[in-house]
Amino acid sequence: MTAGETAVAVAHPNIALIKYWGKRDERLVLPVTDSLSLTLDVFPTTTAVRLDPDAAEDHVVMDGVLARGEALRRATAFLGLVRERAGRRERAVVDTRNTVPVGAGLASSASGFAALALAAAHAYGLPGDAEELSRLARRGSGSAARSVFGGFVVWHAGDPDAPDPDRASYAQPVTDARLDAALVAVVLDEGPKPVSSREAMRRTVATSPLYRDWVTGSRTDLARMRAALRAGDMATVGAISERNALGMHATMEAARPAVRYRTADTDAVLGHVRRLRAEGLGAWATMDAGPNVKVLCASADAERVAARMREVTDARVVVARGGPGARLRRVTT
Ligand code: 2P0
Repeated sequence: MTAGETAVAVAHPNIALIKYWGKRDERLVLPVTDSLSLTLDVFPTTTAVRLDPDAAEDHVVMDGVLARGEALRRATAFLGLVRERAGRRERAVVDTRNTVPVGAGLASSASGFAALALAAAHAYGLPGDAEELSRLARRGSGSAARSVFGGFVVWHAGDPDAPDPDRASYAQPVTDARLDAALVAVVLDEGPKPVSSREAMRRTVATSPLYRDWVTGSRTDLARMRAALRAGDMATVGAISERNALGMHATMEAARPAVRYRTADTDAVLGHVRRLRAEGLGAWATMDAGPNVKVLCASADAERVAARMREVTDARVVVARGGPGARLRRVTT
């Protein structure tokens, strides 16, 4: 691209059914475990990147506000990595718009860094296929590697003994899944989380006596889930997702000091999900680094599950289904 052109990319958040919780390398953002997610068709992030040869610094606007502090530091560090790889020096003008509440455990950093990776790679003329883009997005935020692809996606932790561990850790679409699933998001709290997931992971890995077992269990969960996705077995996929999420929360709650994202409202929604199951409606809960609950169900049951959730909560309830991978929307001069 030449100076003055703008690359615009769109990416959607993803929700992990087998969670990523813990890094083995902070700088390269290499996870301890593989994870598996569903990219959603709601809450896209749209990011525009333009190079400015006259600028001394990157200029980053997020939802109409000039980025500062940690958000600016992370975006600038990421742009620096893209520049280094592309052998370019120009600073960038970035304008990013989220439609998901930022920092509330609804994966805004996943869609955000996936969109930034694609737009910046294009703006700086960095070549590479989608797997390579997932490696790049990973460096911004781990879960962003998965938002590069649509539908069910697996992110490989990679062999720690590989000659180049950065190359070994990337995302891929799960091409043999035979399941039409939905996630019904119950948005209990749209505010920022008390502890960043980055810090919470660090603390969990360093201090939780349950962490080692969670890692072992996660490997088994992933293998079983992949088989259940191939078989189109909603009940097994749902049961594994719920226990993996509950296990992740138990593990972080055992950290010192404890990391607790669940609230009384979260637990009330979890109880309601269990009641729906007892009535014979296939619904399973998953939660991330926040109090919100996402209810996994067959796509055909999504509206029914959403209606039942609205009966018991005033919270916003949003039905999401499988959505697309990151894509370039346009390049303008
Ligand atoms: C996940 N989460 O698999 C897990 C489950 C939250 C709970 O990935 O430090 O923003 O930037 O790599 O990707 C959220 O963590 O963390 C996350 P960094 P990220 O979706």
